[in-house]
Order: sequence, then C-alpha cells, then structure tokens
Amino acid sequence: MIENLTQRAKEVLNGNFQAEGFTIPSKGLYPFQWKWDSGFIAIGFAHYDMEKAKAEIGTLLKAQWDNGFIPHIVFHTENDSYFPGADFHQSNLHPQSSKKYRSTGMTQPPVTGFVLQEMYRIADDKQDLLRFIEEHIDKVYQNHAYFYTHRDPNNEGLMYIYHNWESGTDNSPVWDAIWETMNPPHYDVKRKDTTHVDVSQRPSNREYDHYLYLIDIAKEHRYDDAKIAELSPFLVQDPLFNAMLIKSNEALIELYGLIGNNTEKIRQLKQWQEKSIRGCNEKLFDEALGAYVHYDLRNDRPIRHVTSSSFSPLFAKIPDQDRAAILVKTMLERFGGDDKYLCASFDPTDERFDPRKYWRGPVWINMNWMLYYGLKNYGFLKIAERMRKDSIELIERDGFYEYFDCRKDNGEPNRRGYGGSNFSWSAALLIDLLK
Ligand code: 9WN
Repeated sequence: MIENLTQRAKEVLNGNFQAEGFTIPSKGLYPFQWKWDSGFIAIGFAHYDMEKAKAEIGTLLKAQWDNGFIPHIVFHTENDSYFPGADFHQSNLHPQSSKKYRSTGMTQPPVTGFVLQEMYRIADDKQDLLRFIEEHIDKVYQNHAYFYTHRDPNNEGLMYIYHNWESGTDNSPVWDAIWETMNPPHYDVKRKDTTHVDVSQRPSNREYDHYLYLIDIAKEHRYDDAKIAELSPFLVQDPLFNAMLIKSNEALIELYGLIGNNTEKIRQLKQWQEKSIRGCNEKLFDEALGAYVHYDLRNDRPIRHVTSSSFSPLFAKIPDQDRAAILVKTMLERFGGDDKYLCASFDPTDERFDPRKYWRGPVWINMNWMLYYGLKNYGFLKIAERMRKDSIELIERDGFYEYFDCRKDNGEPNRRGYGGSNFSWSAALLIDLLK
C-alpha cells in the first residue's frame, strides 16, 4: 500500500518536473516556479532523485536579485494560463532585479535554508551534498541578509510582508480587517485561476482587486523596500514567515559549521536568531488566545485570529516547553475535534471559517508537514502521529490535491480534495511522511 502511494507521488512529481530544471506546482493552474513550493518539492525529490532536488534549488537561486532578494514566482517560460503574469508584475522596474529571469517583485516564506538541511539529512552521499551546499549556501545567507536589512524597519527581528501572497496563505481571514482599511479600484482583468478551479474554492474578485492594487503601489515605487515600508497599506509581521526564517537561520548555522571557516557568518546568524526568537515570543504570542498571531504593522494592532500559521513556531523551536504545551492545548481545543482531520488552516470555531475555501479553512499538506515535525520537537508524539496519519489518509482517499476539507463528514463521501490536482508539494511531502 505504502509503496503504491509513494509510487503515485513520484509520478506526480516527475510529471510536473520541467526540462528547464524546475517543477510546476500544478498543471494549468500554476505553470511556473514558486519559491516555497520549490523547497518542499526538493525535499520530496531528495528521497529518490537527488539530482532533480539539486536542480530545483539551483534553478531558483539563479533567479536571485543582486540585493539578495528571491522572488515568489520565477517566470521561466512563456505561459498565459496564469494571471497575473510577468507583464503585470514587471520585476525589471527594480534596478537590482535579475536581468535574465522575469519574476514577481514580492517574495514567499524563506524555506530554502532549512530545505538544504533536510536534503543533507536525507542524502546517502553526504560529501556530494555538502559540495552542493557549499556552492549555494552563500546565496541563501544573502537572502537572509536582505531580510534583516530591508524588511525590519523597527529593528525588532521581525520581518514584514507587504502582500498577502508573500505569506503563502493568500486569502486567510486574517487579512479581512486590512482589506476593510483599503478601497482599491475595480480591476477589469481576466482571471485564469477560476478557469482551472471551481470559483467557490478560490478568492473573490474583490479580493483580487486588493491583491492587484498592492502590486500597483509597489510598482509605482519601483519595488523600493523603504518606500513600500512607508506606504503600503498592507504591512504585516507574520508568525509563519518569521518562523520559516528562524528555522532557516538555524539550518544555516549548522551547515556553515559543517563546511567550516565561516565564523563571521555564524556569528551574524546567531545574533539575528536571538533577536528574531525574542521578537516572536515577545510581540507575536497572544496569551489570551494561547497562540502566535499576526501583527498589522501599518495599523499598529495585533490581528487576533488563530490559524495553522499560529502553530508554526513549533517547527522552529521558538516557544519553550510550557508555551509549546499551551499551543497544543489550543490546537486540540479549537482544531482537534474527533469529527475533523488535522489541521484546518483557519480556526474552525470562528465564524469566518469556511472548510472549502482555500486558506479560510481547508487542510494544507505543507502546513501539516511542518506541524508534524514541530510537535515531534517537543515530544508531543501522539498528536504528531495524528497529524501524519490524517495527511496520509486524506491523500490516499482523495488524491494529490492542493487542499482538503477538514470535516470527516462533509456530506460528499470521498470528495474532500479541492483546488489544483496532482499538486507537487502534496506529493513531495507525502513521500517524506511515508519514510
Ligand atoms: C499566488 C503555488 C502557490 C502557493 C501558495 C498558494 C497559491 C498563488 C495563487 O499557489 O498562491 O502565489 O495564484 O493563488 O496560496 O501558497 O505557493 O502553489
């Protein structure tokens, strides 16, 4: 059974791998290379085809900008099945953008550092992998330096994101209160996502107006970070984004240690690390909710909702043991009923929870994967195992979907998978979870 499922996962990944050396997240819906997808995909490939895993990361890093920035989408090929594409984003507006690769001017959670560490953990030939890491690690370090230089205007160790797409959790109800502070024009554009996926499972047109407007503001200022920090109506410190950076900092410290002769970089990383962990614990933890929450920097207020991102600091060992126990209690109380699969992306006890709509409720395999390892970090083995089993069961029953209804009984037997099908990171991380 397990062999069968792993085999099917490999077929999905191989089918999505492109001759240019990267993997699309899902045919039709997402035809380019996405930053955090590529990291999860590399972990899957690392288990059976390390050359493809290396190609995935190597290709992403080739598109890095001169200031260390790594974009959220790299448009390696011409393809008009996705909107907004390269012509809308116009990354060339930024003076330090890649001259060779067209991309977006926003980023995504910084997973690449810990992905290199995972690849090393999985590799049989450690020497070979260490050589690969040696060739690429400075680029990842430069990416972290970019964040600490340009994305932390108040020097809190907490990076801001200026667009909901930078969070990876695109239409989470967390952003709703921010949309209420904005009044963007109506964009008369042809969305493509709703031609691939049922419109009821995707963000609304009005939400897209906000998304496009934020890009237009950034473009008006040629993607200048300081201007964006000053003017973007969306400026948020996201616990998931920051947890990924912290996890990746830790990974770089370990990997530079293995490589040797990098004391200065290790010193700098440790200093960043200390500041960021403190920032997360002091500013983003909400005692009353028993969870980490987002902070709206533009409007200077916490966004008090519990999401799967609220638990991601477990993955980066940010909380101490007592606080980790509080997180688990919150997770079980709000997300963990027997009638549900773990882990909904948004609080099932909140009125904005929608079990079918994208990041407003459904289960996402990448989040489950992080939470599985996060729970194991603290010895919560029973709930970790439930997280793993639920992920496997959802895929086994429904297929390699992008996201899944968390309700065990949703009135539609064997129809819990939504969004894109043959979705790469669901396949990649399943391979890891089945090991
Ligand atoms: C915008 C590719 C990406 C994921 C995101 C997911 C979705 C894009 C979209 O697909 O976002 O980046 O067009 O909806 O929300 O997490 O990286 O799989």
